[in-house]
Amino acid sequence: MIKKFVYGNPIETNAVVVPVEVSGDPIQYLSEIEMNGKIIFNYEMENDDIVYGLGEANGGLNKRGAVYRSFCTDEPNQTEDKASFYGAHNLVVISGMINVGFFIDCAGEVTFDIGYTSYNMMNIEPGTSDFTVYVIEGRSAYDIIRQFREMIGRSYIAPEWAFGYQQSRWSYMNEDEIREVVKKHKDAGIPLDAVYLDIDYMDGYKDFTVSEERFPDFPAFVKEMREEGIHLVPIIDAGVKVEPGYELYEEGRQYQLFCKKADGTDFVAGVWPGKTHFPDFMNTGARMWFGSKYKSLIDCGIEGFWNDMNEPAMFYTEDGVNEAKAYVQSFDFETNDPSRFFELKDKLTGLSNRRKDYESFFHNMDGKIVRHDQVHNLYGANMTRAAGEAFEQMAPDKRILLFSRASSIGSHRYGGLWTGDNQSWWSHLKLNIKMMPSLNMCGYLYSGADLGGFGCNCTRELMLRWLGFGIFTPLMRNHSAIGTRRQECYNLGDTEDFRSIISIRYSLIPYLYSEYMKACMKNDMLFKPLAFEYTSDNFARTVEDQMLVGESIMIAPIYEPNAIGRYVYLPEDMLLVVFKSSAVRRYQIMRKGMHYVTAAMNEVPLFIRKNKLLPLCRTSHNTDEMDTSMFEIIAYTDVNIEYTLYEDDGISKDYNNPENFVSFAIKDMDGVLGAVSNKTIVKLSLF
Ligand code: MIG
Repeated sequence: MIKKFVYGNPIETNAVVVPVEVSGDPIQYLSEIEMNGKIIFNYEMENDDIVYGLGEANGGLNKRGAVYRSFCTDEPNQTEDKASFYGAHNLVVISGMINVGFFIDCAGEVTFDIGYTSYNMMNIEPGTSDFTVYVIEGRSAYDIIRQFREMIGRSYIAPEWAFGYQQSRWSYMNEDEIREVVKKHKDAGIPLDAVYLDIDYMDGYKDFTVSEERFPDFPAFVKEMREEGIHLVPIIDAGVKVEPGYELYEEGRQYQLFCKKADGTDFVAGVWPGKTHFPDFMNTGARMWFGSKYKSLIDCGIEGFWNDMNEPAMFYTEDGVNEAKAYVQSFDFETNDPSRFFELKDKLTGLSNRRKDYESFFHNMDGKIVRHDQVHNLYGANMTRAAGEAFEQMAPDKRILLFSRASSIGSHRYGGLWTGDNQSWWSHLKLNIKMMPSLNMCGYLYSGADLGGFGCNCTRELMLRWLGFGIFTPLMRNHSAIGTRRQECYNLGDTEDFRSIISIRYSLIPYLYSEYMKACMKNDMLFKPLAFEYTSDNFARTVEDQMLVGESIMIAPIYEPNAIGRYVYLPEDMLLVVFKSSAVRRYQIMRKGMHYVTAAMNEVPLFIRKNKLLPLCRTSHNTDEMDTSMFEIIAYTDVNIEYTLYEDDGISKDYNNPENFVSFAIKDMDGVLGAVSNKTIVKLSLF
C-alpha cells in the first residue's frame, strides 16, 4: 500500500513510473515540524527497529546511528565520517513492530539523521519545500522494498558478457599497453572479458574523440580485441572541453545546450580538459544531443560505456580561484593568527565541488530555468538517461553496457553504477559487502565496487579476499588509480591463486546471471539480507556481513587481514562448499547455528541452502567460450526439488521467451534421487 503526499511544487524527478494518486489524508507515521519555511519530518524508532535503505551510502546495512546527506558528491576519501557519496537514493525502510518505508522524491539535497542526534529519532530534512513523500506500508521490510521497486520500474539489464572479469586502470596509455594487459592475463590463464579505457584514450580529454597518436586505427583495434574475446569499455566524462573548433563544444554553444550562469553565458568549471562546459542534462534536447554522440564510438565496435564525473565534479571555478588568491594575498606572515592559517588552507583544499559554485549555474528544464543546486542529484542520473535513451534508438534490440558514477533513483532503469573512488583498505572491502543489498533495494542491480580498491596500494592478500567477494557481484572489475601500485593480478605475485578464484566466477556465471535476470524481471533483489528470508530468526536479523545471493546460496565473505577463516551464522542447516578453484572443492554439511569456517586466502566459501541446488558450468577463458550445454549440479536435499535457470543469448532483449527458462530437478527415481534436465548433467554431487 503506497500513499503519496505532495509538498509545494516539486520538480519532476522521473523516479516513479507507476502513477500513485495523491492522498487527501494527512501524512501518516511522520510528524512534521516547520522551520524557516522548510519541513522536517520526525519518526520515532523503537529500540530494536532496523532502518534499511539509502543505496550507495556509508555505514552498515542498518543505517541507524549516523547522518546521511543525499547530495551527489565526488568523495574519493570515503572515511567513516562521510555523509555523502556519489549517489542519492532517498529510500528508508523501518523494520520492527511497525514496518514502513519512506521515499523522499526530491531533486535536491535531503538529510537523514537516523538516530544520530537522538538515538530513537529519525529526522528527514529535505533541503527545499518542494518534494513528494511516498509512504509505503507492508508486511515486512522486504515486502515494502518489492512494492517500491515495482513503483520505480524495472532495473537496467546488462549484457551477459559484463558478468565476465574486467580489468581497468587509470593510465592504460595506448594500444600496446592494452595488448600487454590482455596477453598477460592470457599467459597466466586468468579469464578476462573486458578492458577499460580511462580518460587517456581521448584526445585532450575531449569526449567522443580518440587520440590518433595512442590509437591510430581505433575500429581495427576494437575488432582485434573482440577477436581476442575482449570488450573495450571507454569512459565518458560529463564535462565538454572549451576549445574552438571542437565539434561538441561548437554545437553545444550554438544550440544553447550547456548550463548557464545568471548572466546568460555558459558556465565554466576546471575539470580534466581544463576549461569545461557542462551539458544541460536536465534539458530534453541536450540529452538527445549528447546521447546521440555515443554513436561515433558504437560505430567503432564499442558495446559498453562508463559515465564519470557527473555529480558533476569540479576541480575549481574562476570565482573560487580568485577568492582563494585574494585570501592568500591578504595573508600576512607576521600575523600569528592560527584560525586565519587554517582558513588559508581550507581556501585551497576547498576549491573543488564548492556549494557556492553549484549555486551559480542554471538549467533550462524545457523552458523552466532552475538553479543547479535545486536539481543537483538529477544531473548524473540524466546523463545516464541521455545515454540509455540514445541506445534504445541506436540499438533497440541489443543491450549496451552502461554504468555511471553519480546516480539518483530513476537512473536505475537506464544503467548500473559503480561505487566510485574507494581505497585499497580492508574497511572498504567491508563497506562494499554491506552496500550491495542496499543498492539492490534502490534498484541498482548491475553494480560493484573497484575491486582491490581505487586509491592507495593494494596487497596480494587484500586483492584475493576482495576477489573472493567480487566473484559474486555483477560488475566484477579490478580498477585502480594512476600512481598507485599496479594491481592487475599478474602484478601481485604468483598468478595461480588469482586464476583459481576468477575461474570460480566463470563456473558460477550461469547461476549468477540467471538470478540477476530473474531479480530484474521480478523487481527483486539479487543480494538479500538474511532477515528477508529468515523472518522469524532474531539473530539473522542482526547479521550484516553475510547475505543470500539469489535463491540457492548464502555467502560469508572474509574481509580481515591474516584471517584463516571467520565465524558464520547459519540460519538453517546448509552445505558448506569451499572452492579452491572451480573444480577443486571440499564439502561439509553444517547445522544451524554459529560456526567457525576456515578458508585460506586462495579459497572461497559458499553455502548451499537446504533443499536447494546450484548449477555450475565448466570454467572458461571468457564468456564467448562459456559452454552451457553441460552442467554439474551440487544439491543439498533429500526431497524432490527444482531450480529454474534463466538463460538467453545474453545480448538481445527477448526476455520473456519461454525457451529462456530451463528446468533442473532432483527427483526420486525408483527410490534414488537423480537429476533431470534438458541440459546434460555431467555430474551430480548430492548431499
Ligand atoms: O578525477 O578518469 O572515479 O574511476 O579512473 C578522477 C580518472 C577521475 C574518477 C573515477 C575513476 C577514474 C578517474 N576519475
